[in-house]
Amino acid sequence: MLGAKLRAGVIIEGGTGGISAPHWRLSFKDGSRSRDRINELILFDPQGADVSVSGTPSASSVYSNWYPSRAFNKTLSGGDFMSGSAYSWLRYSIPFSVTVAEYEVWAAEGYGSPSSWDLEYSLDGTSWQVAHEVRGLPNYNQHEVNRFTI
Ligand SMILES: [Ca+2]
Repeated sequence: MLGAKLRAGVIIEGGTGGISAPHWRLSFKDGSRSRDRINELILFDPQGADVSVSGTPSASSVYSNWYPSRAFNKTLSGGDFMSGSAYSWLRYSIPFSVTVAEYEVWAAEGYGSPSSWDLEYSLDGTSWQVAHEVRGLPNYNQHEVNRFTI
């Protein structure tokens, strides 16, 4: 617990500690793209267990039938999630708080995988804070898995 800080009622620790909250979202920051698209978002607790289960996917906008649920189906199959506009967000709300220490973003099938986003969390589903920030991730291949520590 060395170095743990209390901020807004949430214990935040660097590295292995993680952040506890029930609501999580990727807030995309790529203004040069007209839509945001990924295949999967997985949230892991400090022990490496997938805690993005039993939740409800949603998004600020959806292109056609490229539903948010496609980003939480634990498989590359079934297509990507794709938003209806730039600067979208992709959200996963769980009925209880989970501690997230790492997360994975699986790149989309083709064009449109984002290079910049904030991973945000919320205790009430209304007020959001940044847990992790990614900017200018270099070009990557389709379905590539990128894992981040918050
Ligand atoms: Ca998927």
